[in-house]
Amino acid sequence: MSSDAKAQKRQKFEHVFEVIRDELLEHFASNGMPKEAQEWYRKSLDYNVPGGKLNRGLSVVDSVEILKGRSLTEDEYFKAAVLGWGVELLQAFFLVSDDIMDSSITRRGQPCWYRNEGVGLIAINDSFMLESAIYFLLKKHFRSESYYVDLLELFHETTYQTEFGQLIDLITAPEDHVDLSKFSLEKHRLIVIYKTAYYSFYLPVALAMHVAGIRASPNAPKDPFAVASSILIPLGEYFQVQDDWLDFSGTPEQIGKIGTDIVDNKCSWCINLALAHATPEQRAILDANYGRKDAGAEKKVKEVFYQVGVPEKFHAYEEASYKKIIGLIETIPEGGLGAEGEVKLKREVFKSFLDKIYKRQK
Ligand code: DMA
Ligand code: MG
Ligand code: MG
Ligand code: MG
Repeated sequence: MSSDAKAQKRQKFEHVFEVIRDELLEHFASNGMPKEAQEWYRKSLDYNVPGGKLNRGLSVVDSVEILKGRSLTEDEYFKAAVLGWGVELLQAFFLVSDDIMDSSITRRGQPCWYRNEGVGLIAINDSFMLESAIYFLLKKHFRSESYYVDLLELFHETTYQTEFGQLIDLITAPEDHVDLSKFSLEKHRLIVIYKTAYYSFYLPVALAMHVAGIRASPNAPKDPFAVASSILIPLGEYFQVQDDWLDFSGTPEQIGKIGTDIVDNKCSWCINLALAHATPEQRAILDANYGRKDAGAEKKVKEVFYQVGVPEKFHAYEEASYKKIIGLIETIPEGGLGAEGEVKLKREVFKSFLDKIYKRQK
């Protein structure tokens, strides 16, 4: 797709944000909430929801279009976009709270929400309101659909899974006790599948599948939701490895955030790779400097990451992941998966999502 077409697509999607934001604010005001609170909520929505890459939200719309095999009517488009913004609201909820827990400084090129003057820990409640907004919108726009409960369950279950992931991410990275022997690539894999893959990759596509009329058949040998998950979870794992790589290697201007993984003692992909390839001398440097709140220590860790070849290993991992995921996509029959006369699960849903993130630089 041309960059012009991409920009147009994004603009059309962004326009729907204005609509749902105003619905949320109108409902808030109709509860008698004071002007000051209305302004606060509006600011929180505008600051935290629309400024990202929108891969997750746009993937809902793209997937519905691909599954239906035609362009959408205005009404179909709007509903798919509401679900897309539902995923972006969920993402905003996770990021506002994640930045507090990770003591992060910037996000999307601006200070993290909690670091704004007068916000601080009120950001915790703001994050809850970003989450609850999803269920207000689902009820407003989907209450009478046969798949309403499926949407509710999907949001609830993927939220819960993400919270499992955030918990293990955080307790594997205690602030006051660095013990690199507790890290492993297996632990990393579990963390990233739960904290990232379910809500970022499975959720958008599964939502689209429900909208398009694909029904779950949990006992069938090829349940379409299980097949989708078998591709999207590895895709999400690859995406979070990129996130870990960019945390170490990206500049703040490039990625919109200042990396904190080394200082935060995180069980990231980079430290696990370094541990696997470090000499005893390099290992001693990692043990002495990882997870310390000190820029000099962070620099020493980064030097070891370069010495052991983390960049080369990441590029090889990226190529291997791309090939592996293409292989998984090709387990879906060329003509799609599903019975004659039913809406079929198509390869293009996954290919389109993969293309959005392959070799991403931010
Ligand atoms: C991402 O973890 C997971 C969630 C649920 C936000 P992270 O802390 O690596 O994300 P980021 O690098 O964007 O802070
Ligand atoms: Mg974080
Ligand atoms: Mg985090
Ligand atoms: Mg990160």
